[in-house]
Amino acid sequence: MGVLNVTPDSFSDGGQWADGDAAIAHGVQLAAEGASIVDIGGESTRPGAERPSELEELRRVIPVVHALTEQGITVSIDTMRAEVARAAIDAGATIINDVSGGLADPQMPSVVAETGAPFVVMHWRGHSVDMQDRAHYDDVVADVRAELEARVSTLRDQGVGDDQIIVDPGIGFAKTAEHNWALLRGLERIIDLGWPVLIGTSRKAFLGRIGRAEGDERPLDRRDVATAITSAFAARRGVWGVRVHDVTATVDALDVAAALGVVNEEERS
Ligand code: PMM
Repeated sequence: MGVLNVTPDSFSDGGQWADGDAAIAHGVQLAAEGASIVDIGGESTRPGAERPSELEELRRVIPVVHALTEQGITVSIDTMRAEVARAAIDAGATIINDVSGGLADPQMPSVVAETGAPFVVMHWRGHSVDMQDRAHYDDVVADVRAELEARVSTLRDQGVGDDQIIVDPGIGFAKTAEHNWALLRGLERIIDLGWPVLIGTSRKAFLGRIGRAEGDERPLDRRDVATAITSAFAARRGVWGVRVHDVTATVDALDVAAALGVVNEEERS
């Protein structure tokens, strides 16, 4: 899954694809580089981010969804808003990726149920503006697993079908660096919930800090090797998909892992 943020302020690529034509060209490029899905988002979820209005979010994403799906590219819509999800599905998107797992907008579960589209249920504890205050766990793997299980159960009660559910432990969302590493090491415990798993480590802060002295970080544009390695590791564990900005680097890592006999071809997504 290739990331396409049509935002002025995403932490990883904010501003780069805020212009519609540039966004469309980049989405085409991600697909050409090997992304099976292009994930289009119009709201930055970086820690501390302010939310755009619904109208502004629609204005950013819908023309891009239209243009890419018209070219036969599979698109997921990265949104917490039911109306944006519905409009994106009408414009040709086929997957709804909600970092709040349907918690941010009470209408989301019914829209998901109506559309029948696959729904990414990410582990989430609140909006980005203060989510890091909620990064407290007894046992992060057990707690995230239990909270995802509860969320999925509620969504099923609300009419979302079993064939629609994809879960995501939400790397970097109300998590410290140590929480993120623990979740990656304990990925089997999320996979054994029995749902397809999506994982997004791409360019996140914990990859900037690993192996560096306090206060010294890899800049954003130097985190794609670390992203490719963590993504290949997750693929080896059996996740359904990996969400990345640099598709070429991750395809290379998956190819190498496959040659080493550690990733099945069908695990590439
Ligand atoms: N991370 C971001 C945005 N959307 N969606 C899912 N399912 N999982 C993630 O980990 C995730 C996401 C934040 O990263 P970005 O600002 O680089 O898009």
